[in-house]
Amino acid sequence: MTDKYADPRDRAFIADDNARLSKDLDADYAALGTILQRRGLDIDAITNTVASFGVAIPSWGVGTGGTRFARFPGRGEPRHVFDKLEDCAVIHSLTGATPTVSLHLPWDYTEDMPALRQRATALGLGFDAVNSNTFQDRPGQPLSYKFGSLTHTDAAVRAQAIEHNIDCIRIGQLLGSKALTVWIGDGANFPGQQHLGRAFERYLESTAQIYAALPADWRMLIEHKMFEPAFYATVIQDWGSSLMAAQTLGPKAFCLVDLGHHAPNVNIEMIVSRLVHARRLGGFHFNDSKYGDDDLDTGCIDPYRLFLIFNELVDAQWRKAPDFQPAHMLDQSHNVTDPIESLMTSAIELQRAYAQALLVDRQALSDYQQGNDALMAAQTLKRAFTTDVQPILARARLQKGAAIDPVGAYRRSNYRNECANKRPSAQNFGGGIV
Ligand SMILES: [Mn+2]
Repeated sequence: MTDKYADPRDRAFIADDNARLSKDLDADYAALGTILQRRGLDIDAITNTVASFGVAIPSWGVGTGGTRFARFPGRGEPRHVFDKLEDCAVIHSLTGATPTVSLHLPWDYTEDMPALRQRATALGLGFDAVNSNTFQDRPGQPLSYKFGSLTHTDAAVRAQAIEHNIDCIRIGQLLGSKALTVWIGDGANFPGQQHLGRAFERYLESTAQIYAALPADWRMLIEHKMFEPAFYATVIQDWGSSLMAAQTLGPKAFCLVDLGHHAPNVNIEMIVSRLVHARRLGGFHFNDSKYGDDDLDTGCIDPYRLFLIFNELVDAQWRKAPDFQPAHMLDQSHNVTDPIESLMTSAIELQRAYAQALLVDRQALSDYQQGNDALMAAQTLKRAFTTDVQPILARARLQKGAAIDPVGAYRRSNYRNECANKRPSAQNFGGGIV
C-alpha cells in the first residue's frame, strides 16, 4: 500500500477499486441466485430492497467516544460539525447505505445552520432526527441539570430544559429534519431520592410543552434507558414508560428503541413486536452490547438477535402494519477502532440482517406456527439466518456506485492519513455515551 491519498468519495476511485473485485462478485452472485431460486426467491428483487435500506449516522459517532474512565483521541478526528459531515459523506459514498446524519445539540451547534444544510446537500446527505441534550451542563448555562432536567423538582430548571428542546426543533427545521429525539439522564441514585410517580408526572408536563411546539409533520421520539447515569431508577426506564408517555402526548409521539438500553437478555424483538402492535414504534438506535449500554458496533456480539429484530420489521412490512415507518439510526461509541470503519461495518451489518430477514419463508413459518411445529418454525428462521448474503450486499452497493469492499477501499484511499494532516488534534470534541 502506498501513502498516496485518493478521495474515497470520488466515483472514479470507487469504480477503479471495484474493478478488481467485480468478476468474483458476479460469480458469487450467480451461485447464490441459483440457491435462492430453488427456494422460490428472486435474488434481484431482494437486492433492490436491500439497496433501498438506509440508516442515519450519528454525528457523535465519527469521533472517538471514550468511556467513563478515559478517552484516547484518534488521528485526524473531526474538529467540528462540518468535519463530521465530511466523514459521514465518506461513509455514505463507500456503503451507499447512510444517506442521513443525526445531529446532537448543542454539541453540533453552529451559528450558520443554513450553511451546514447547504454543505450536506452538496455532499448528498440529509438530516434525520435531531437529538436534544439536557444530560450535561454547557458553559454559561444559568441552571444546572445535576439533579435532572425535564423532571427536575425546580420549575425553572424544567423550563430551561423545555426551551432547549424547542430550540432543537427550530434548528432541526432549518436543516430539514422531521423528528426530535428526547433522551434524558434524569433519575435517582438512591431509593427515596426521588418520588417515582411525581417525577414521571413532571416528565409528562414538560414533554407536553415540547410536543405542543412540534410542527405538523414532525415526530417526537422518546428514548428509554434502564440505567446510567442514574443507577437506581431512571424516569423513562423502559418501553412501558415510553409507551405510556407517547400515548399520553398524542399521535406524533413514538417510542425509540436503543438496543443497548435494556437489561441483559431482555427480548428486544418482543418489545419491537408490541410497539408495532401499538402503532408507536418510532425507530431505533442500533448498536450491540454484552453487558449494558456498551455501544459496540452493530451486530458484533449477537447477530442473531439483530436478525430476529429485523424479522419482526420485515413481518410488519409483510403484514402492512399501520403507521409503520421506523427511523433507522446508529448510536455507537468507538474506542479502539477507526470510527469510519466501525460505522461502515455497522451499516452493512444492518443490511445483512435485513437481507437475511427477507429470505424467511413467511408462509411456511406461519404454517409451522399454526401447526405448533416448534422445531421446523425455528429451523425456518435459522435457514434464512445462516444463508451467506454477502453477494447481495455487495451487489446492492455496486448498483449504487458504492464500494464492493468499503473498508478495503477506505484503507486504500488513505483518507485517515489525509485527515491527520489536515486536522490538528481536536480538544473539545463533543461525544459521549447516549
Ligand atoms: Mn441512543
